[in-house]
Amino acid sequence: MSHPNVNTLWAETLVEELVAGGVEAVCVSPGSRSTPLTVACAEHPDLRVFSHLDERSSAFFALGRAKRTGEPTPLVCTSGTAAANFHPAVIEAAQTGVPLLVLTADRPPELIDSGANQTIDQEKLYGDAVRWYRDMPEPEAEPRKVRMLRTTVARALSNSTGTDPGPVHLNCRFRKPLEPTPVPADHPQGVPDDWADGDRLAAEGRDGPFVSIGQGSGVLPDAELSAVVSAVDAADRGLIVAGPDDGGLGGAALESLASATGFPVLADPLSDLRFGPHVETMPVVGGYDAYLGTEAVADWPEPDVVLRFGASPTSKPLRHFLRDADCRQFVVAPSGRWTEATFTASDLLVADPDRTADAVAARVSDACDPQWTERFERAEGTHWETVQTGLTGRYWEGGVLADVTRLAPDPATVFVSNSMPVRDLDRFGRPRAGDLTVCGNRGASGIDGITSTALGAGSATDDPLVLVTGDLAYYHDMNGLLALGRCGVDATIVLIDNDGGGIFHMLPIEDHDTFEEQFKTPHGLDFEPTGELYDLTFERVPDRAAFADAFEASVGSDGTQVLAVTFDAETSHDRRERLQRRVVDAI
Ligand SMILES: Cc1ncc(C[n+]2csc(CCOP(=O)(O)OP(=O)(O)O)c2C)c(N)n1
Ligand SMILES: [Mg+2]
Repeated sequence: MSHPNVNTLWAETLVEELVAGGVEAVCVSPGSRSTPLTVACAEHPDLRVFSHLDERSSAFFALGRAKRTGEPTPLVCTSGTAAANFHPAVIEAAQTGVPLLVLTADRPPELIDSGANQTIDQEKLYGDAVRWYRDMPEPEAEPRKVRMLRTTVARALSNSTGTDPGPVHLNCRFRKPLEPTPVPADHPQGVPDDWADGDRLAAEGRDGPFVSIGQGSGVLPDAELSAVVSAVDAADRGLIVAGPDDGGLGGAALESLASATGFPVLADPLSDLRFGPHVETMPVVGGYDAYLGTEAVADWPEPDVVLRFGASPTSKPLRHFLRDADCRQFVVAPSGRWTEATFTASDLLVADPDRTADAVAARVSDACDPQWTERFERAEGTHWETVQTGLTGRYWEGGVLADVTRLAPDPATVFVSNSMPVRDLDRFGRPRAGDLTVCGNRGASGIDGITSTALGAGSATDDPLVLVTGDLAYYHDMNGLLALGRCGVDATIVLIDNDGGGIFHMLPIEDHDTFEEQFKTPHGLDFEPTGELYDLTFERVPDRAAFADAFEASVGSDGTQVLAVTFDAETSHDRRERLQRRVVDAI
């Protein structure tokens, strides 16, 4: 096949290998230097292109898709600050182990540090946040170089999705002409018809990915497995803790582990295990955030072994409960990354969670003391009963999360913003058998790309998409709303508007003069015009009954509806505290 110039050859080959490696979609932002990549993406018949005007939103959108699918949606941008705008999402992907493949366009090397326009130092721009970085050589119609390009794409995909998934950055340099403009074969940027000189591999690649990279998933050696089994067998009071982004522990493996050990399962709302069909057949503990660390459990004995999956739990009371448990604590993390910031874990098991859970379950012979499990079951019963009564009366923020969890269709993808929404979900999101995929950005806990990440997740599934966000998070990523129309995503957006960062009321700064202006930052913004601007329905919801009606109507309809509920943050805190008091007293 003839190519008008070497950039076309290079970019088409790169995109061909992405598709051969399983990539189905890319996020592309406009710019000149990235023209070869953009054109190659847009013209590939098997690739869906999500066009984003704002690179920051684009990267969060790709992050959301990857969270939902486990596969990368590559990112393309031009040179300069465009690439820097990917950085927040790259950091979030690094912290939570989400695949992200960043393709930044750049100028030829001699123009770095020369005063050339839109030219910055893009070498290792994201520092340690990426799992792998390559500064790509300039395109050339040379067989070995083209085989290198094909190999590099396969390695980039593998390095972003492997046992320690995360972001990968390829800096792609292009010299003009950037457009698919024909240049003579003897021009430095030209491609002679016989460039590959019979090198079929360079010219055509292989049927499928150029390099198939197999990565094993960790299986524990027998001695290590025996150590876990002995600790579990010896324990009277064990716990299974499923943290956020659990690294792949599924409901079935969890069920076998829980039934073999008799251990209570404490499931974080972001673990994918708080909700799901397994909840029908096994008790899942979800109310712990309200009663652990309080006098309700002061006379409970400590656990004597803990099996932890996934990242550190969202709940501070649970983290502190585990910190104070002086016992053997196994953390199963297939990536080998450390995810336990109290430093009380005693064993890190770099192994596949499902296989580990199944293997332990198959060998355990001695289930734990049933009284221990009953304590949790009783506390849970009391917690959810009390919460139920605490939701009556005037509507408040916690009630919204309880209602969203209860009313979300089965299946649904639910994205929760940082700050109070994720905390309220943790405390008031009752485990249910509905297939809810709950996601959040808890790696770096930024409030900057929430809407885009949610819409990216929504773009990857036919599930109804629900986003629950605070007003500052909504403000922060208003640009992200453009993806609703441009990328064809529908959502139910629940906007909890308490006019500022309600979370800061929980901190001692609340009592200082600077609190309002510098921390809570009430803005007085009316978000209703976002309805007209982004072609969505903006609806103010006055109370709980109206919320339930509007929510059910929205998840059952097309288009995007923002359901805005206004609250006073201080009153909501007061309700949280009073409700917790009642739970503790009742237990
Ligand atoms: C990008 C970024 N900037 C600042 C913060 C610090 N921060 C954490 S929560 C928060 C307030 C969030 O307000 P809102 O989204 O309205 O939620 P609420 O606190 O009211 O529940 C801020 C500013 C952050 N996490 N991320
Ligand atoms: Mg707020």
